Amino acid sequence: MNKPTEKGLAGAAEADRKTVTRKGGDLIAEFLVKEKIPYVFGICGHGNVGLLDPLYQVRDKVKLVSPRHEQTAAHMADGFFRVKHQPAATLTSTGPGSANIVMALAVAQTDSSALLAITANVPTSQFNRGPFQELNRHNQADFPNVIRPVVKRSFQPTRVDMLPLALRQAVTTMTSGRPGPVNVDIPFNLFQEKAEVPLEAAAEGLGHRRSGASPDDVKRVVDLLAAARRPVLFIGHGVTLSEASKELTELATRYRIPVISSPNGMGCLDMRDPMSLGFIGRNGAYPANQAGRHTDLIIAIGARFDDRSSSSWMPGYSWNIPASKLVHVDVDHAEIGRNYVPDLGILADARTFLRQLLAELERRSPRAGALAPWHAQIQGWQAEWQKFTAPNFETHASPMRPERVVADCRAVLPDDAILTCDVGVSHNWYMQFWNARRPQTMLNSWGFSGMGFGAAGVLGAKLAAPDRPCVSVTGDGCFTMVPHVLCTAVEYNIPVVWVIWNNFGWMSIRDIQMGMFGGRELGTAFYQGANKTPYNPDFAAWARGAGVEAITVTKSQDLKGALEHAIKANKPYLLDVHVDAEVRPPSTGAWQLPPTPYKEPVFGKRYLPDIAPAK
Ligand SMILES: Cc1ncc(C[n+]2csc(CCOP(=O)(O)OP(=O)(O)O)c2C)c(N)n1
Ligand SMILES: [Mg+2]
Repeated sequence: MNKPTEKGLAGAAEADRKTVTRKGGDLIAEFLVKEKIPYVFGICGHGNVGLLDPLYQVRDKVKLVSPRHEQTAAHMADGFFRVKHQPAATLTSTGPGSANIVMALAVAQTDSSALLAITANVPTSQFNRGPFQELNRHNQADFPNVIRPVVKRSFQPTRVDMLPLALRQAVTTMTSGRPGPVNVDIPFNLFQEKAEVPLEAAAEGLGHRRSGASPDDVKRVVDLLAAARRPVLFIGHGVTLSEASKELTELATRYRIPVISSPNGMGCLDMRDPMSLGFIGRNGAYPANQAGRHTDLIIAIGARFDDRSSSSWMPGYSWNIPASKLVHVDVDHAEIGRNYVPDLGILADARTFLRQLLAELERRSPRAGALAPWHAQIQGWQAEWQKFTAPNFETHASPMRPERVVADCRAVLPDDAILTCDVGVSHNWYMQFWNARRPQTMLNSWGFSGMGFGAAGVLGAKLAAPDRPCVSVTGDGCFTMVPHVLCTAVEYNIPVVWVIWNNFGWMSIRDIQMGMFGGRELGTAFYQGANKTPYNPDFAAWARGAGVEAITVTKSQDLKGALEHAIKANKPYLLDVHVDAEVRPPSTGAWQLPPTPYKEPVFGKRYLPDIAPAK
């Protein structure tokens, strides 16, 4: 997809629109070049080799990267988009190759990340005969039905002359409005067959057609803000995607409105700013949950109140809606009113809305100092939280204390470094304590929590930001799902660092088992033999075997130095860091897994206001 230009429709020159006889495969390759899709992450098969040759012809402009598993291909495209806000493509073959990307597409879909998934299918002349790798129990060449729930749209052109329209609609769809993955499923005869076809350009997508709020609604928001005594902003990935960090920062710092962030919004406001309260929910920061419970006005922008950022919608743990008034701004109308009915719902792009709000505030210049008691209350919560958590950031231990791992990573990584998180206990700690300083520097698999996203996505992130350190913090379980990433880093010389949070098990799930099922453990820890000796591969030796340098870190004194060394080496590097599994993140909200009973917060408590303010 072209980055914004002044030209309106993505500048296909007159000549491009001319009908030319071409092979379908050539048309696709030319289309990728025209749309400035820089990478195709793909794995070959008999079904897509017909497209590899056209890609060979354009190899200077569109690079093919071939990881060792399709899941990784899609995570790479996803990571690339999240850092650069420019989509890449995946290419998979018929049947199993394409089936392997389903989970990674779900990750992209649930976190609004754009990628163009080109899947090959069986030839049209063999539809319904049950050829090799056709899924046809209910419909011919039925892969689009497999993939449908995990993409924004699936297209299945069945003739070469259907390709131009399908391709341009696919690209327009993936980057307009709320971004997401889109599938073009192509019977493989189309790669070689010819037709007289034009090359159609997609309409400009991301960052274009930024619709705003109506002037009346902007005024109403400022009225609400002027009346509020305890306002908060709740921001999510929508603010990151609309690149509204500057506007958010101005709003928060100039008008001193505290900001609570969902993980994919982290860094839009530098989290060192006193107005940044961090993440909310069970694994959030105490000041964020306290502010969420006590606020009288929430302005939510590009955030969706999922269970993990709302304490499963139970009143008084993270939020008190409807006692607190809610303005909900989003580009996707499906999110407005999904979980909480807002007092005011606004369908608008985050950046446009923030600019409108700033302009209206400027015009009205609200009374300074009105929020002083609220700020004082918040500072009190920040001090309590700081006092409770600070000692553990310094603790020396072997295996390491989790907080210390987070703190040492923060100390070593520069502000613009990119952290890709994986799934599990380590992620809980990073959500609670990581201080993202810039937008698009903390990538999370939030909506789907797909294991392997961090370890594989970091490769795509590094391709998008070759000059910045890119580090994946990944669990021993997560990494073991995608260990082939080592090969890809070596083959393509992608110097990323993996920090394996090694606690010898699927410990986030073990902790649920321990807490809710009488302490009986089954299938949640890694061991060997009858007497259950903890087991893991020697990750460092494994990495070295793949040609990746590696260090095992068992003592807290060694992590900083090892990480500094790994980053400086500017080569693929793996650190196997042994972390104490018996230290659990302090919950500051709640999370419900019905029907099992939920636990009360370890730090902080439920708060329900006595009187709901009049609507
Ligand atoms: C692909 C996939 N399979 C299973 C799960 C369920 N799950 C969530 S966390 C987790 C354990 C993660 O283990 P590890 O990476 O070692 O992290 P830890 O919790 O030990 O820190 C599992 C199995 C998932 N989210 N994704
Ligand atoms: Mg683990």
